[in-house]
Amino acid sequence: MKINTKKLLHNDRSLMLACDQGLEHGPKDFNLKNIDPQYIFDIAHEGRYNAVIVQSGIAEKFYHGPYRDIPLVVKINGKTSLLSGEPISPQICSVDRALKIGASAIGYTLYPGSEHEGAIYENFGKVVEQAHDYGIPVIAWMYPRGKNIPNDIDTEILAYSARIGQELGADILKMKYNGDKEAYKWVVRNAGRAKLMVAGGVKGTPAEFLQKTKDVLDAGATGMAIGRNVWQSEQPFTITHALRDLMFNHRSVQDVLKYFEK
Ligand code: FBP
Repeated sequence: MKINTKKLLHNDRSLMLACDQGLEHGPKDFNLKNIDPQYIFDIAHEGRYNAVIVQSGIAEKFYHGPYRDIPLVVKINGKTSLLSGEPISPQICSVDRALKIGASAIGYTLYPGSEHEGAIYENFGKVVEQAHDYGIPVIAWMYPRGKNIPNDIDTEILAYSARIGQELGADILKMKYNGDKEAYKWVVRNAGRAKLMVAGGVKGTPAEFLQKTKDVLDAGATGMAIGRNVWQSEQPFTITHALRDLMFNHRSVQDVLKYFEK
């Protein structure tokens, strides 16, 4: 079956706003303003993001009214930072429930190299099968991690993770960037026909973040699936405007940085 990712793309590129950090990291990422999911949905809506990514509990309460214009990615597994040890992210929400809530795509985190790799892949295989039976794309967070992975942003480890994502049937991969534009082309190649989107990471300066965006696009990535660099920003719409112009209108980093001077 042909899986349709078109709804999540604009001119073959994509800018997604992620807010699943509350479960993954806890409230420490938030302040009194951005702790409210409505604030995140407002940014996604007014900023015309290609998708908003949340857990099912948030989607059920907030994905209503005008927000339904934004394609929804329901993250159906997750874990907290309260437990240590080899990582595994249990499935919390079924594919069927995600679709009932209005998902245009399913999000799922995998930890290549974890001692729990077998269980992770076994479950992910079922998720891909179910989602693809409905023609719905699957976005895989490919995060190599655990004691077998001394460096999670090593180029070969990232490339191997991208290849795993491709072989397991993911349509879009969400991965970290290692800061090496030339080397990252190999990571993108290993994603095959799966599109590769890069996570934002800890908030940096607009100049750092926009340059990173430009570099990953140059390396062949499809776009960015980001959170903290946008909703922790004092100027979420300025950074969004800059990102959009850089990604979709091919403006230079230098040009879009001028938006912050106004
Ligand atoms: P950021 O852009 O804020 O880094 O979010 C990207 C993301 O993949 C989130 O979707 C997820 O909650 C988080 O990073 C997980 O990060 P980690 O597992 O590295 O703590």
